[in-house]
Amino acid sequence: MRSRTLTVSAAQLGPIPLSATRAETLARLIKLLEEAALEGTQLVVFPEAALTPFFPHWLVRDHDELHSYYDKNLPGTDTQALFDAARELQMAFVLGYAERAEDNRLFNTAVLVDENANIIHRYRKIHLPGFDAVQKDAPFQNLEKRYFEVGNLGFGVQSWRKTKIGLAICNDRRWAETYRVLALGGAELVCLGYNTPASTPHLPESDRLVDFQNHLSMQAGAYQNSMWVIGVAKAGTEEGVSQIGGSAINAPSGEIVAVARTLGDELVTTDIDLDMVTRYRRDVFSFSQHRRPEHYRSITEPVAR
Ligand code: ING
Repeated sequence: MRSRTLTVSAAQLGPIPLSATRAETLARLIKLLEEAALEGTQLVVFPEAALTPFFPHWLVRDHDELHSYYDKNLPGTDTQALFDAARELQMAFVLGYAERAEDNRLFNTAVLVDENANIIHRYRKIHLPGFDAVQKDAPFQNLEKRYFEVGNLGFGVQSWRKTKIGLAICNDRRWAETYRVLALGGAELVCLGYNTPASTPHLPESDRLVDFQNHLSMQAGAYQNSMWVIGVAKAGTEEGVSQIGGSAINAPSGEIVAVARTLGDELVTTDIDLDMVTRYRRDVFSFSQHRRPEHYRSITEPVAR
């Protein structure tokens, strides 16, 4: 039987400055879609917050400014051009953006859009890092707990082109549960975007390891759950905050099969063999044969809260 392969692209973005118009940003995304189409790509993955600067990096005092960063309707008047271009190219894509939901609740969201521009899956970020209050003396903030609610859609799995796809966002990739819950739901491919500062103000000793820990998180998640993991950065120095690149396509073997080389807009394209998922799950990571959740219990002292 012919192996199942997909041609996928991580569409890394450089910084989106506050000065950029929405039209300028969308033109960058459309250019990457067009480049991907020339390479025969079937699925393009854009980063987290791919329509705006990563505004949780600073305290936004003005109410109207803050709410200008969220999109209520997708596609909306301006994002319609992206959806139209993708449908024209018959290209499916994953897009991360700040969502104002129907009930006006605010989430850090990613959607999977099929080749006919239909939103077929939505995920709202569950692991919100950082703080809900400004951290004094920090060179930049992470106020996601102030600007977003914890996602209320769980970790869903969506079939598309005979592939079971799960979505995650940024900090989710550092938590083992993200990949395991998606794998238990049958996911074969996880698509996630990230905005990751090159330094961590409250843990400076990890600064020299930021790139290592980025790839470690995704490689481990891919290997320990026999999944493909596409991780896509918003990179470069955005409104004064230097962010890592390192967009990578991670195989169920744990190998990085393709990686970004720059800190700008960059397409990283490769063919992925979905049957590698099957091969690793057939024995080494057969959940039914080897995993024993009924035996998993902690007999140590409860972890201090
Ligand atoms: N950003 C960072 C991330 O998880 C972070 C926050 C960095 C947390 C380093 C811990 C260590 O990549 C987002 N947006 O989640």
